[in-house]
Amino acid sequence: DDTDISEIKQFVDKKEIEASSFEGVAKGKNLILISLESTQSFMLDEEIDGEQVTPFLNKLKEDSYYFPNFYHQTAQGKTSDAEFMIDTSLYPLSGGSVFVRKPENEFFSLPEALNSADYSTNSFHGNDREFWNRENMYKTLGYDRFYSKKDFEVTDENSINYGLKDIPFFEQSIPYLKDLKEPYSAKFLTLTNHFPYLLEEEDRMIAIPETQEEVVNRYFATIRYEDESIKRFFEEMKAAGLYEDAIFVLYGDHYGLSETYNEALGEYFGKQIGPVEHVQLQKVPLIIHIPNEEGKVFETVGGQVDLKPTILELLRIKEKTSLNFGTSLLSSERKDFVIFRDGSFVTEELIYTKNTCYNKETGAKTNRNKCSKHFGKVQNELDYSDKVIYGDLLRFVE
Ligand code: GP9
Ligand code: MN
Repeated sequence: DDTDISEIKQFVDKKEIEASSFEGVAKGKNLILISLESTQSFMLDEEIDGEQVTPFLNKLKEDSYYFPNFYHQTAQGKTSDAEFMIDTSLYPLSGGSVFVRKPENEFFSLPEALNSADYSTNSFHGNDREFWNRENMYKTLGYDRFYSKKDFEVTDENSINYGLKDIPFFEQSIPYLKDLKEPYSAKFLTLTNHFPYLLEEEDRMIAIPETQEEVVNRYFATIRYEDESIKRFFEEMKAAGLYEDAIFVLYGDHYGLSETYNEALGEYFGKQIGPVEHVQLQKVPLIIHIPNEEGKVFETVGGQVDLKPTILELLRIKEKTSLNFGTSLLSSERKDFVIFRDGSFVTEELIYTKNTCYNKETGAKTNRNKCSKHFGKVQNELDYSDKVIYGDLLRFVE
């Protein structure tokens, strides 16, 4: 195959849209990215026994830019796929994790762009630094520092499942944050809301449903705990005087409940989870909070591949060289579109999944031609991105 990088560069550059009126709104601010482990959007605004499952996030999104039609686009690389997309605006591979498979490649990354604007770039995570090959891949992506399990005090009492619980994780991160030279970026990868959603009794803050699947029931309790950890983090940031100068970007990394649990979820919702509902369950939160900026809802349909251009626009940072498959979510000119790794996609009006075209609003099957006119574009996006990764083609961009 003789596709060369200039053809791919032309393809992605054609998608570029004019900067929106939100360009530079957070210029010079410290960037706080929070990866919400396994957090699906349907949990926001959900109540159980009259209590909200995510009381803090619900309030926060009112005072934030909120994107109710934002989807995860991850595949087998899970958290690492989400990190990869956000840092590179490329799609993940259909098998395995790019973090593990291609850590030697050239990438045009978010940390690199931030570095070029004099930011120091940091990642925080309460698990071992080798997990998902982060230690190596972070170097490739240009991170200055990775605060991992060994940088925290992790005991039997303050850890569960993969590592440090979210509340002590944020608490112990504050002193490190205080010491960072400004401006900085700091990514926080939360962990407690991870399959199979284990939680000690003392950390349970909400009643849970009684479906046939314990995993589904427990998911509510760990989401509630995660929400509490974010609330406390915001309080600690304020107390440390770090809040005002920051922009907070919170995103769900991928689904928490796989297809296996659709029956139990259907039981909870009192309706069957068909293919259309399943796609809609792939929505994850995206909340961008900028202190002193008014909240706004952006209805645009988009996904994780779009986050890098969105963040760079808010910070008004221009990359020296770029090749982004995503486009900023801020512009009203943006085309509503999200493509999933398996070739499914969602537009303003359609959902294409499992070889079938659906009307998004009614959930009914619709004329296949409506979907098929997008097939070429979808194929190009995924193929070109794969070519960049497999051929390490960014080496050849001038
Ligand atoms: C582990 C964390 C969770 O370090 O990234 O991994 P996941 O299984 O969600 O990819
Ligand atoms: Mn994850």
